Amino acid sequence: MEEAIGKLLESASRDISQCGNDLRELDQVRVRYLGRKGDLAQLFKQLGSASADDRPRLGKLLNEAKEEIESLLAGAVEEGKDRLLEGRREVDVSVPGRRPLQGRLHPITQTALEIGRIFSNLGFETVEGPEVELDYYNFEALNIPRDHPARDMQDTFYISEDVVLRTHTSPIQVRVMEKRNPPIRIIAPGRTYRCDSDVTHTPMFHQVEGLMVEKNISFGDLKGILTVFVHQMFGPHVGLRFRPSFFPFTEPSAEVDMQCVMCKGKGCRVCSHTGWLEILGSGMVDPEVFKMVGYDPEVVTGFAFGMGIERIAMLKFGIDDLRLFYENDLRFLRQF
Ligand code: 2U9
Repeated sequence: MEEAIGKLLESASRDISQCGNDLRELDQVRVRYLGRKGDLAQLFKQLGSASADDRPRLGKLLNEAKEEIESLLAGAVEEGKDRLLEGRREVDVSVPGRRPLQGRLHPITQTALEIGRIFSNLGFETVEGPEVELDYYNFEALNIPRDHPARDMQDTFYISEDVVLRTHTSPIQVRVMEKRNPPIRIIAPGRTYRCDSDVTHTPMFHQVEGLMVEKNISFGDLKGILTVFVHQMFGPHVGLRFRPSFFPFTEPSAEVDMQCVMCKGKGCRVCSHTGWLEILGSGMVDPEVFKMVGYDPEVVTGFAFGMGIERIAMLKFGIDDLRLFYENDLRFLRQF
């Protein structure tokens, strides 16, 4: 029995040291040696069959062995708990958390949405249409004659003889007029394509066009709506001028200039020292265009306008190079 107690103590202390302070393993060792059905309990049971002379000594030995194992276990458990806490202390709770990366809208999208918001407040609905368009909707229905330079292969991307990449968003308005009767107040934003590429032109760019048609619409309405738009977009005090122009689909036509946003009209490099910046084109819808969609130009009148979104965004945000919009350089895009 004495030998058995010695071996038990030896094996318990070996098992405890092999646990490497793992609290779960230490608990298994505790159950194996000190549990109700554990090794020590078995030896206590055998004590009953020892002689009356040996029993007190063996009992004392067993109790000492029990205390020894309990103390070894308690020490290892304490150390195990300390290690766990040490691991936790490595987390520096004062370090600021990592900010999640946040995306944002492209400046062109922001500008298109802002234009849409302004016109929506003026009662205009936003409509879209196909980028691959029939020659009929892109040119014919807009009174752009067969010999017009815009129809040249050098200006337009042709998919086939009568299918093109739309060169403006005007075909959207034609399609709407074919389907609906006046009153019409719509804006048509979207991508447009022209066979043109240099420092100030990209083969794809964005436009917003607008159309207002009903009885008694006058050039005064055109001036009023476009003035409100420019004042909301660039500020209520910016000066405007309407300059006569020509487009096949409007008559009379006018280009709209605003006072230079950079020099406030004094003259600078941006406005070529004129004090003025051209921002959009406009005009009263040509009667020929109305006839093509089945409207009677004696009954209804209307105005239309068009602007390049890149140009508006450049003036709004003070960007001097068109190509920045398409390079997707995050250092540029994060500024908006
Ligand atoms: C219909 C009838 C008329 C749309 C118009 C302009 C004038 C215009 C240019 C501005 C800069 C294009 O991006 S740009 O190069 N646009 O000057 N656009 S009137 O006239 C329409 C449209 C649809 C049925």
